[in-house]
Amino acid sequence: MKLYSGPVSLFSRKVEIALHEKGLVFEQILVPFTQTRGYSPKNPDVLAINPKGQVPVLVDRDLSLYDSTVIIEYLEDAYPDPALYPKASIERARCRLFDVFGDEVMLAPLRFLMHRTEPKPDDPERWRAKEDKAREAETVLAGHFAEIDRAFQGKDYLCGAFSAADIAVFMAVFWTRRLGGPSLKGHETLASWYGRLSTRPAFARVIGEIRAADEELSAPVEGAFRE
Ligand SMILES: N[C@@H](CCC(=O)N[C@@H](CS)C(=O)NCC(=O)O)C(=O)O
Repeated sequence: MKLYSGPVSLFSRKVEIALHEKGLVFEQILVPFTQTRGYSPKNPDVLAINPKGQVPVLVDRDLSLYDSTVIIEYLEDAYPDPALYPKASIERARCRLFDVFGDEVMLAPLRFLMHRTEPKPDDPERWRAKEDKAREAETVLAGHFAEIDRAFQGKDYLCGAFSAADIAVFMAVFWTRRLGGPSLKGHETLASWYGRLSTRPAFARVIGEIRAADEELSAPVEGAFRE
């Protein structure tokens, strides 16, 4: 199995956690990425497989797939143990909604924080304008943290047992922290879940790789991983 991944690609790293959780061995192919040029020039295999030209891309035998959620759902069907989705259809649907929440709902405000890992522009006014928008986005993200905190309702994981929902939402929360977003203070259930997931071997390994990639590729972010 081969995974085309990006060193600081939220969605690729999300798939990597799922692969590690399932104990699947894969060849990791890191596509070129810089903070100034993004993913350009694009990996030719990625361009040939994914019409959107994005990572992650998974190749398993003669199957080529793109989109992190589609890939994780395939992994669940092809390699069901250990399970990453609940068995009951209603619970599975709820779990998928959390995936959408992490991947799409939280990504919308997160995009306004992404300039923080890039080199600062020469014109300070441009930076200030971006930071004004970032602060508005942080308010939205803090609201999402509160929402996730409430979603646990006494459960240890978002869907009862550990699932793909935890991976997707964790990635959005981790990315928020990586980009200097709001702290987890005041959201005790969320903070404790986040702490527990961070030490699971699959998560710890991928977090370590992202942080090492940031050391090499990204500008230091003020307030990243704030307490
Ligand atoms: N919905 C897609 C999003 C994939 C995505 O946005 N990939 C980014 C890296 S995290 C990418 O390859 N960006 C390059 C581009 O859009 O040209 C997924 O879940 O896989």
